[in-house]
Amino acid sequence: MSLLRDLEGVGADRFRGGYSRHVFTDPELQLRAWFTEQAQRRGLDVEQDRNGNLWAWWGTPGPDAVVTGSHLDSVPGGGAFDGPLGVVSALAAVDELRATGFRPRRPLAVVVFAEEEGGRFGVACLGSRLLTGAIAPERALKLTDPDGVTFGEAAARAGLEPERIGPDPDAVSRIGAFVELHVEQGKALEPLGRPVAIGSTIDPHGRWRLTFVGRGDHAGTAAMADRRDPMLPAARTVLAARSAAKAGTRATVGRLIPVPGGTNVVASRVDVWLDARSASEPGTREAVDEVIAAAQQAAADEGCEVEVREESFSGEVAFDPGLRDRFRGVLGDVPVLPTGAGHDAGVLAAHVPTGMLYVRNPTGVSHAPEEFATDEDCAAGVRALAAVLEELAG
Ligand code: HGY
Ligand code: MN
Ligand code: MN
Repeated sequence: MSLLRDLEGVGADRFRGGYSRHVFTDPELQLRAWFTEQAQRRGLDVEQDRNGNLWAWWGTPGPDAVVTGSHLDSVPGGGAFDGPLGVVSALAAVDELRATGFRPRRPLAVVVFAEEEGGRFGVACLGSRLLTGAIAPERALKLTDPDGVTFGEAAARAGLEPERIGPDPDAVSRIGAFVELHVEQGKALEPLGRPVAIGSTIDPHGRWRLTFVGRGDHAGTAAMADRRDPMLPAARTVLAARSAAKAGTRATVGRLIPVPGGTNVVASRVDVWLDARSASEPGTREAVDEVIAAAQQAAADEGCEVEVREESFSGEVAFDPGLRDRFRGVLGDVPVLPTGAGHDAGVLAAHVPTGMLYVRNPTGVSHAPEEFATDEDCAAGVRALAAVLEELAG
């Protein structure tokens, strides 16, 4: 997909592979500038809202708007499609609609949400959560990145006014319907031999931070029996996540940071992040409770302290059945898929009629460089999105 190829190389991560494009860092700012230029080239009026989300309007912003879009930020070492495919497909769908002489009868906007992955400040869908009031601005402003920079500081450097960051009810009330196109994350469409699917639900999921505190010491002189090494309960927590993931629950520790992190140093502190998801909220919470209990026991066994913080939680999302039926009316009997992946659409769904479209990912892999979608399937996704937008805004 030629528009997507414009983004190749931006934020390429030589150490991890894939892309690291975190909110308000140079690569992501470069993508914002690219999006703004592409939108303006299409005669769309671009505005940045108080929370750093970009809105490109076809027609005067107004009530009952049809909005589509996704995000441009990535996880560390992420793939090329997660987020950008939805943004690029929205621009390409505008091209297709224009080429047929279509003119929307309702305001239509392409949106780019900020910090969907939470890859820099730790809370997923930060831009859409701020927009809808799903996170308190006071908390968001104080979130820090690994270098200790706060979201407020980074936002100010990106030209936002920290004192204005927070709920934007006027912007939300303008949205009549929101549809997000996204690369499939998982491998349901490949065996079905279908390029496009409609979203049905998002599993409940959340993130927890466990901080283990022991006593730093010299690796060569501290007797094993005298140690209070936080790396031990951290390691047992990783294993507990695996054993807690039963009956379809997914529990993952993908991030673990020892402090100070020296090869010849017994760590004084270890931060561990747990990501847990399940088809039901009780299932998710049950798994988390099991991991936390194991972590607390392990900390006690090793003479360490442990502090547990819930960083974010999203309950089950069911996309608007009326929208889903309208999508099927337009697209025919395309598959309808649940997902374990969170999206800004999952946040918007609590406020406005929301739906999702997925484009086949033959590898099924996501949040990794192997994430993929063929040009043909991306084109099928653009056609599907254009048809849906014509149905909604025509
Ligand atoms: O974590 C997720 O499911 C999404 O990619 N933010
Ligand atoms: Mn993602
Ligand atoms: Mn995404």
